[in-house]
Amino acid sequence: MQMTLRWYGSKYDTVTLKQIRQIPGVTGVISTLYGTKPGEVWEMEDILALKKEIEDAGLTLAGIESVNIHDAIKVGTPDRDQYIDNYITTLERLGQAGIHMVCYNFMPVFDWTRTELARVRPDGSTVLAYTQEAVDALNPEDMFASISADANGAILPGWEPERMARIKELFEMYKDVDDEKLFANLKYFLERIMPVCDKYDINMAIHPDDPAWSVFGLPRIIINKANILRMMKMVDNPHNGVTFCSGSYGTNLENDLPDMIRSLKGRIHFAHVRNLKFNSPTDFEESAHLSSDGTFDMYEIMLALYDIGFTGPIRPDHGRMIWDEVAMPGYGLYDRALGATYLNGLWEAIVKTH
Ligand code: CS2
Ligand code: MN
Repeated sequence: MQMTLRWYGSKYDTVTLKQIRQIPGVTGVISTLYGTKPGEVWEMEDILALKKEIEDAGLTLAGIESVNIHDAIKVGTPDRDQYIDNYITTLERLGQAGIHMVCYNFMPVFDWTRTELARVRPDGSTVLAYTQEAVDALNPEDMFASISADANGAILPGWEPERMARIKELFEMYKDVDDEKLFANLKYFLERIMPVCDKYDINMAIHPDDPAWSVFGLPRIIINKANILRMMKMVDNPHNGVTFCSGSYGTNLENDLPDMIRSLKGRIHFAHVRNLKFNSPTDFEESAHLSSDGTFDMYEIMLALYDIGFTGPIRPDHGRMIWDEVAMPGYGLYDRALGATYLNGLWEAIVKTH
């Protein structure tokens, strides 16, 4: 595996490449052209400039998170082919630039959903948190307003203000889309992009829905072992793979994370490894990465990745806000650096004892 950190680009991120380079054992970043909109074709010169900036800092660009999918593709409207053509052109350019892993998600309307961006923990750190009760009490239109004050000025992925301004229209677009339709639209998209992925050896890595169940009545399909195996079979190509995000699948306590990892041998192209602490089955917070701070056994998760021979990029995921850092919620430097170091320690111990 290659230990990486997510980096939003020098225009958007409070964390610098120099800082990332100084985290022991982190050799790459996962990045994106954060200013682009879903459906847009990425310019070759922008891709190459991003890659060069990262390489000049002594790191590698280990993959893209994310090339986002236009709603027309998820809804399956007649103009979807145009947006898929654009996506293919972007993939072609990424392939020509030597980039071989692309993370994306197929979540309708929202990306991840949290009800608090800065819940204060007993040690004074703040974390992202979720309660089903808070979601049930909110209109989707009010969701963004209710959390944005704690965003520290950052634009949150999937929660861009111009997107949130169109939220009613977006809900309207999805009104006839159920799980089956979403699966069919995902299949259609994957079948069209697989030839270019084969040509350039690009591993597509779908990120799970977070939380791993339907919110606000919207369909959500990338939520559990049965669905993800269905997706792997539906387009049975090794380039059709997954981002295994423990914090997202782990929102549903019925998901057995190590077992899911073992069932996805050869199809996990990217790993997000983080912990959650459940206060009740419908109230969880994003704890520190250590097993002792949360609900998951992080050793068992890393061991499962080791057992399947995982060689792709891995990254700590959302960290706590600690040591008075001000950054995008979940994406500060300090706690993610602690997370990376902890995961590297687990990995070293596993390698030496197996
Ligand atoms: C999530 C997502 O893993 C994460 O940090 O918060 O925003 C994820 O990046 C996207 O869903 C991937 O497309
Ligand atoms: Mn994730």
